[in-house]
Amino acid sequence: MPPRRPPTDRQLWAYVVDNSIGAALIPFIVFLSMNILQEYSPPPLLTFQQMLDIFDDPDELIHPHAVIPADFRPPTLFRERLITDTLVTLEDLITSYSALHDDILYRRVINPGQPIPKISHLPLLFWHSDYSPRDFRRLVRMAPAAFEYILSRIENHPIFFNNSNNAQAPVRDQLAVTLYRFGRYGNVTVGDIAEWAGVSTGTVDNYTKRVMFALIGQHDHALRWPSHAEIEGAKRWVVSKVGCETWRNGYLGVDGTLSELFEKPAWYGDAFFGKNAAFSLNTQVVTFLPTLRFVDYAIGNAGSVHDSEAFRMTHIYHHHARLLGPGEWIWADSAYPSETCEGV
Ligand SMILES: *[C@@H]1O[C@H](CO)[C@@H](O)[C@H](O)[C@H]1NC(C)=O
Ligand SMILES: *[C@@H]1O[C@H](CO)[C@@H](O)[C@H](O)[C@H]1NC(C)=O
Ligand SMILES: CC(=O)N[C@H]1CO[C@H](CO)[C@@H](O)[C@@H]1O
Repeated sequence: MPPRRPPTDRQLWAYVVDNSIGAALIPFIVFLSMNILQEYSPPPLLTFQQMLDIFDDPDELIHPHAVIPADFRPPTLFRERLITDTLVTLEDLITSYSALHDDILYRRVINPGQPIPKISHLPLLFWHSDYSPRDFRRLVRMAPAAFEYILSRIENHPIFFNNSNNAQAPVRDQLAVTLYRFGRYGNVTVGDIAEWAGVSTGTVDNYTKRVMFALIGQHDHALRWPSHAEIEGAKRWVVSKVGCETWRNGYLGVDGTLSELFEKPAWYGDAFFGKNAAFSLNTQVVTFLPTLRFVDYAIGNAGSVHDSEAFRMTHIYHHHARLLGPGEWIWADSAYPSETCEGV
């Protein structure tokens, strides 16, 4: 491949002339230039008859299919110059055309523009992790220890390794950018996030997709029903907290929370208006009280859906007979009707 260099105007022009018309135009231009030279140059080109006269023996006239002898010289100096000039011009054109052709194939753009300077704020984020956990939390919405734990869970996921020649960015960076993105409101665009991380918007999307993929792989590890021993321990914990033996079976709690949306959704927008006087989504979470681990959830309900209604989408609502032992129940506030757990 010829050395890469920015295309000149002439090369761009040659590119435009490319494809079907280019091939036809170049010989035409050469022909035209020869004609112009013929008209304006002092010694006119020889006619065919004059050419014949120059050769003593007509047999020496070059046959159209003959190989040109190495010692062949055109009859006049002018003619020689005309032919070499034309050939040089033609060669130049062909060289620059094929250089441009290769260049465009390689870069896939006609006008490459200027590379965008990129400055990453990630080093500052990781500095905060050591010296200013509060700022770390402000940026990625979690404590450094939580970040490290999630990183240790996902960093060996195969999505972060592939056969590509270009190694991916460290998983730590990919996780940080994704969490930063998750923690922004609708008034921050992907472009803003890309600028913050010093990468392109496409890369922000790729990081997010990979991290989401790896995180979903952790679903069953993070959300699981407590073991029998954990439940027994939890019951003792409840008694120690409330000091009342009768409540020992209440080791789970449920509540809903509304997450505000940036703007009213275009479709069925009013249905998202919740009791927090904003357009929101309802999330139900069942927690294991001693550790506050989530054991069940329901997501995706519109903000106007009542907590008790959203609770019907949880796993435990449908399978409480199997999941809860005799006499076990769930702590909830008055928004949840008590009959939900009746007979359990
Ligand atoms: C985006 O909106 C949130 C919530 O109103 C606000 O706290 C934040 O400062 C805003 N960010 C920008 C960059 O305007
Ligand atoms: C994002 O990932 C896709 C698929 O692996 C890849 O083709 C694309 O070039 C990536 N984009 C960026 C900006 O790295
Ligand atoms: C083998 C493997 O895991 N390849 C992954 C390489 O990365 C892309 C995303 O950038 C994944 O889609 C592939 O699965």
